[in-house]
Amino acid sequence: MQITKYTFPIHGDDRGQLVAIEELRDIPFSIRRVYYMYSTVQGVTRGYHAHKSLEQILICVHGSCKIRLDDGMEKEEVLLDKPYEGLYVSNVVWREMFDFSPDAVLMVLASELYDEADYIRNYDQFLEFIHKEQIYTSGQT
Ligand code: T46
Repeated sequence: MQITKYTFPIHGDDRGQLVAIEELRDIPFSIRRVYYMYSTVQGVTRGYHAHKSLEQILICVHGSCKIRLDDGMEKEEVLLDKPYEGLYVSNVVWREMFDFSPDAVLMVLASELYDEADYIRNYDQFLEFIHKEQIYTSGQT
């Protein structure tokens, strides 16, 4: 599975560091929503879902956490521990977030507003969705 990580430019000076992220310049989509999670209970795993169309960039702006990505064929684990690094997570990818450090702040830039109808929260339905997409795509060519 292809893993896409963005390293954002750091505008540092003798006062400290600053990272700026511009839609369609530094990341491949327009940002319609920003959310973040913090004070994550130790040992907890979040996520366990995919999205039908949402694209996102995950940035651990403080501390560290790991992301497990699954495209239905392969699984990969990615460590996020740099506030200037973003992980691109496309639609139709099952994601789980785990191993949060006590101080972790995971910020997410999202391409769409919150829509529960875009979630696939059942793993078998996720595999079914991929299968249907493949049939549709192969039928188009
Ligand atoms: C994702 C991963 C990386 C809202 O009301 N608005 C929002 O924008 C979001 C993201 C969540 N919520 C509510 C819905 C739930 O009642 O907040 C509660 C927790 O959301 P959820 O259980 O979906 O959180 P995670 O950490 O499992 O997943 C989140 C995102 O929902 C999801 O899109 O890709 O982070």
